[in-house]
Amino acid sequence: MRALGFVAGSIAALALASPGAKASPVMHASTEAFVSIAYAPGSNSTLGQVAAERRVIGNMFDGSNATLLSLGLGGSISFLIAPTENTIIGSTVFELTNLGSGHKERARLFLGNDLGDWVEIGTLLNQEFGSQVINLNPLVASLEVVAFGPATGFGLTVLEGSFNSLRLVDASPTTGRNLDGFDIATLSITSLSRPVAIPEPAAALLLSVGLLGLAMGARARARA
Ligand SMILES: [Ca+2]
Ligand SMILES: [Ca+2]
Repeated sequence: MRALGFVAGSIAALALASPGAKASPVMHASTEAFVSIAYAPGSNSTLGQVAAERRVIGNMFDGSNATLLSLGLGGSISFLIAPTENTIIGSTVFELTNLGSGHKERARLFLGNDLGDWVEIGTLLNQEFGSQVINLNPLVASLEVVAFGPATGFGLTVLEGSFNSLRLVDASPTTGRNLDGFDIATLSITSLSRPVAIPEPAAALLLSVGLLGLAMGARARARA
C-alpha cells in the first residue's frame, strides 16, 4: 500500500501547485532594483565621448526629467531586473530633447532573458522625429507614446512571453551638431512574479494514470 500512498501524495501536491495567489507588480526604478545594468556608451559627434554628467546611471532614477543619461551614438544599455525570476509586464521611458534643437534621436528596444536571447520590440523616436514609435513585434509587446513634450514618454506593454531583461540601443542618425544619441531622463520597469510551473491538466492526468499503473503493478507483483 506504500505505492498507493505515494500516488495520493503526488495528486495532492499537484493540487497545491495550482496558481491562485495574485502577486502584486514590482516597480524597478532604482539601481538596487536591478541585478545589473550594462551600459556601453557610444560616442558624441563633437566631444568624442558622452559628457561625464550624462554618463550617470542614477540620472534615470532621480525623479527629474532635467537630468539624463545619454546612450551616445550607437551606444546601448541593458537592464536585468531583480529578482530575475520575475517577468517584465511593462516599462516607461522618458527621453529629453529641447524643441527646435534639431537633434533627431531614436533607440531600438529589445526584451530578453538574462541579458541575452534578445527579441526586438520596436523603435522609440524622440520629439524631433515627431514623438512616434514603430511596433515591430505587436504580438509580443506594444509600444506607444504616453506623453508628448520636451520629455517624450514611451510606454511598453508586454502581451506574451516571459522576459527579465530590457535593452535600448541607440539608432540615431550619425550626422548633426553635438549629438550624443538617445537621452534617458526617467526609466522604470514593472514586473510580476512568474507563475509556478505546473503540469498541464492533460499531462497531470497522464502522470496520475501512469503512477496508478505503477502502483497496480507493484501490488500484483507483491501478491505473486
Ligand atoms: Ca532624471
Ligand atoms: Ca542626445
